[in-house]
Amino acid sequence: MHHYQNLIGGKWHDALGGQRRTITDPANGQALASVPECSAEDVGIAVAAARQAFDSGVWRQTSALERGKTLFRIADAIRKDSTQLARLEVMNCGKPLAEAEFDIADAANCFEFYGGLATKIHGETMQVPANSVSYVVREPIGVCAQIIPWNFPLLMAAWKLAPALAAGNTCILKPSELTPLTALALAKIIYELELPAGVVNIITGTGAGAGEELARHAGIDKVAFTGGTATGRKVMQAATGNLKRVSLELGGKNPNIVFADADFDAAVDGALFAAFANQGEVCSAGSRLLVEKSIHRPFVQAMLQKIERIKLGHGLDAGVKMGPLVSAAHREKVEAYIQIGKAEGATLVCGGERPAGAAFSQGWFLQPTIFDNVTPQMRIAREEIFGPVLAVIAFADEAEAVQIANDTDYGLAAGVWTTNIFRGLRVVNQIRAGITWINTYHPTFNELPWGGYKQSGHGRELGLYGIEEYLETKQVNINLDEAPLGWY
Ligand code: TXE
Repeated sequence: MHHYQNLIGGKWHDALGGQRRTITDPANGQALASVPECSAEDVGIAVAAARQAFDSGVWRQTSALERGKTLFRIADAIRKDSTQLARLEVMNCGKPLAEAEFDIADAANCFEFYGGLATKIHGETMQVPANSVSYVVREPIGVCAQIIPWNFPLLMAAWKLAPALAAGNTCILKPSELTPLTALALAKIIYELELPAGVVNIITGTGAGAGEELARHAGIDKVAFTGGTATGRKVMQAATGNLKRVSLELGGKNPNIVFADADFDAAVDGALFAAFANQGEVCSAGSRLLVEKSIHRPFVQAMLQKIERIKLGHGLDAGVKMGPLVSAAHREKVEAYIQIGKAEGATLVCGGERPAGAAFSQGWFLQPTIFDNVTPQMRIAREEIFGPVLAVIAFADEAEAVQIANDTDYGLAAGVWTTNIFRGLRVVNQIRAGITWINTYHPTFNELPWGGYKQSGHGRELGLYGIEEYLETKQVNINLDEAPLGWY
């Protein structure tokens, strides 16, 4: 079993208190590795290292070209190790291999995207009513804490580190205590590429043990968080001490709306993919399926036929389309929602159980589950379940579809299926969400901003918008009047 260490200040560290956590494969419970379990004292050491690296200028004062080239080298190294990284991701978080391969490739692309962007950070010159040259420069914010979840471990690390580094910040990344292995593999890549000490620090630990301290610590200038909305609220509260910058990418209860004029087969496929990709453990999952009444019954029937093709198993096994949930506790949470759905009177049309058989007995598997005849007030239609549970709601017309879609505290993503482009755009224009798709669901691009309205968070990741979250804005005024002001 591999014993990982944390990367702090360019050196490998164990937790000061010596605590370690065993990381297991959620598909079979096998121990994979052990990692340090950091506490507030370890966070303090990481902050000191990141602070020293920032203040010394060893990173922010390198040329943007050099920073960009470094990010390209990280992208290349990820690609070189992509086979092992994808397998490690599958074993640690449970997703099917094809999905992990996609994530690893996308993580490399993200470093490359921001490597290119590093040289395109620029300010502006303004005409002001004075004899002055006045301009604006963009500068890094400083030391950034980055707290990420367990559903896309390496990809979330890339989304956080790449823009922050391109902008010249120094970072302390904390992966989820459940899925730290690919982030620690990335630490090894960064170590071997000999980035200046302290520019990237990767520490492992729980939310209570290390995450809270990262959100609170006065030596940190910005905290970027992806995770649950309740935790996001705590992070924001903890960050008030020194009023650090905060960006939050939180949960969703995303509507996926199918009109009767949609391409039926494409929409059936899209509805299942929206709900069940990555076991439904996706913030942007289309977990509320809104179907026009006239096609509601045949649509659900068609989904029931096709759902048979979602093969459960270990993500490394051939043909597997759905792995286990990430942990026993998380499966229990999802199962509790299945009981809630039944008690609320929704119709369970498939799934709802743990799959039978020896192959599943040691892992946290759950069948893909569909509830039909869900009403918008039910908890399974309002609360993020974050598992393979789809709530189907029938609607009468376009106005009702929009009303139900927006009747949520969240505002992360939405999908619309229709062959009428006028209708598609009309609906998208009324949806209060940051990410929308027409006749597709889930494609995500490094070029486009990612983030939500309402309680799905604030700030945006990816694209030009993503780097804005890691930049300060400074005005510079150069007086061209040689005579003194003469005010006094
Ligand atoms: O996530 P947490 P959990 C949602 C989903 C899920 C629920 C809870 O609904 O069921 O959140 O999942 C760190 N201060 N999402 O408990 O707690 C933690 O160590 C600072 C949506 O696993 O949000 C981990 O690194 N940090 C989501 C990270 O926060 C704290 C992805 C995420 O953990 C902390 C995952 C604290 N007080 C879950 N407490 C998405 N938006 O994609 C925990 N952490």
